[in-house]
Amino acid sequence: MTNTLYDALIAPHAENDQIFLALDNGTCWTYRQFVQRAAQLAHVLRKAGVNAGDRLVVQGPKTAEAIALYGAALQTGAIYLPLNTAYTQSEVRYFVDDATPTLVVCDPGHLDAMTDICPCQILTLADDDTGSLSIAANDQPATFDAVDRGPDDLAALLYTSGTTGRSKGAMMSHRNLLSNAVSLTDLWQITDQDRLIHALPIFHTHGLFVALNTSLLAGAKVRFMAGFDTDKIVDELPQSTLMMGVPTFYTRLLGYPRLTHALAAKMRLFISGSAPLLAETHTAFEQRTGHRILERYGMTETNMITSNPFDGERIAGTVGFALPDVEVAITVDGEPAGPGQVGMIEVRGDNVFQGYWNMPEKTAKELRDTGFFITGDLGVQTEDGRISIVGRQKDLIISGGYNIYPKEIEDVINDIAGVLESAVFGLPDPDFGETVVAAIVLTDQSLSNDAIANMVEPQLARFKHPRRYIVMDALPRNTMGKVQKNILRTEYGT
Ligand code: MCA
Ligand code: AMP
Repeated sequence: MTNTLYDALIAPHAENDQIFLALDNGTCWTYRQFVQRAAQLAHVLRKAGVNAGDRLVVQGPKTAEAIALYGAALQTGAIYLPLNTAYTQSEVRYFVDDATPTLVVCDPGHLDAMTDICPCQILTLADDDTGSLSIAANDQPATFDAVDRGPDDLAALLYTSGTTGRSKGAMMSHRNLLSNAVSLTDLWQITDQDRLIHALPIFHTHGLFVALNTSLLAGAKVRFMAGFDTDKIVDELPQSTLMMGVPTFYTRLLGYPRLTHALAAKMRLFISGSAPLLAETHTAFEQRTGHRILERYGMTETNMITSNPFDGERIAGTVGFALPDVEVAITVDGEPAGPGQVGMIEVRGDNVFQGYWNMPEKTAKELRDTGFFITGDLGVQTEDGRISIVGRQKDLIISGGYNIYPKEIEDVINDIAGVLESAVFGLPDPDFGETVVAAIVLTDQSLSNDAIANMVEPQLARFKHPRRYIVMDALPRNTMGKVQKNILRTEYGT
């Protein structure tokens, strides 16, 4: 039997007594413990009827047990589907309806809400490991024969919002995830001597695949934090060698007087991604710590695409070079752009996903027959291959590393009685990079901003909520009738 990801990431650690996860409460999980716990959980999944190819939805706390559950999913051949813990019941309902999971695992506090929307079996995962899943696993055998899964079989389904407002499930194969883990581990020279500060959520590519698949492959130690906490990170820096974060991590650290060269003396690499890192953050961080942050670029659909070099020059404002096994093309109207010409970033390689779940038309629109995926990001490439992202063709806001698609929010606002139309856009924010703002045109002038916010609240995760509503007589439009969000951004950006 072979199981591509399990064999590469987990099986080699069956007798490894080195520390894998160092937790907030001071306890640790060794690699051996992790492998055994994953096996126990895999038995529970099997008993719950989870078979190869079945979807396993997980919306739960960031714990070691949750990582073991990811390992268990791989072993059983299930397709792992993690969900942002901030999603509301109505958002989760969409994912469950679309993915039709065999099993849902959620926080015990969400059990009632989940029961209302899930026709399938539900088990719970608590932050103190007292959920029904954990209890059921305790008396299970500590070994499990991993189910046969090849490189082309699906390992995960990650939902990513879309410009049309409907989220799309990006199908990730074992090959997609493993190829990227191998590339990044090699490029960033991650080894079993590393200690990674992990403060990212584990329901997105960055915290789950980029951080954890590379650590598992290398046998690195992970300082696994339940969430981002500047004090804790500063405490951990002297014992650590590696950190991965979104730009907000770095701007928050810069606001901290204790951040010095001495504190980061043992660190060998700070990596940033998921959103643009301002050149001023890059410079300020180097001044304060002596480290040049390595910026890389990726997408849910493609895993990581480019990276600044480990050894060569890391240039602020650029995302570096295509990974060794990834092809990047910059195109204008589908044809190659010249050096220095701005165009669409397209990507091909083993890292590129298998298409959108249940959405063949959308897949065909974004994934060319040639294998190139059209990212929606606009970039420019130097003759030696260094890439800079200069804009986005897709209407997207990135707030603190979370992607927010305006269309989804506009749909919710436009459905409110008394609203004629709305335009949601991003404005610069010192903490989150961008923040969400909604311009609205009312038919009922008595409708207050607070009343609108109250109606939006239960429908959308908190991070998507507009932080400001601006009432206008009419939205600015061009001669074609298209809303000119650039005018809104300029007018309200100051
Ligand atoms: C929290 N809030 C946010 C965000 N996070 N609002 C907007 N944008 C956000 N990102 C809300 C909270 O609900 C709260 O609302 C208020 O802001 C303040 O919360 P705070 O405690 O300051 O936030 P936090 O818990 O410290 O979280 C900030 C964070 C977090 C640590 C930056 O957002 C985070 O971990 N972001 C990383 C996201 C990530 O992993 N992205 C990778 C996607 P209130 O108080 O008003 O109720 S993968 C990807 O993009 C690709 C593949 C790639 O290239 O990596
Ligand atoms: P997601 O849909 O969460 O996978 O987010 C992917 C998007 O995040 C990309 O299409 C980019 O627009 C953006 N992104 C990721 N990394 C970077 C980066 N280093 N600089 C600028 N944008 C980035």
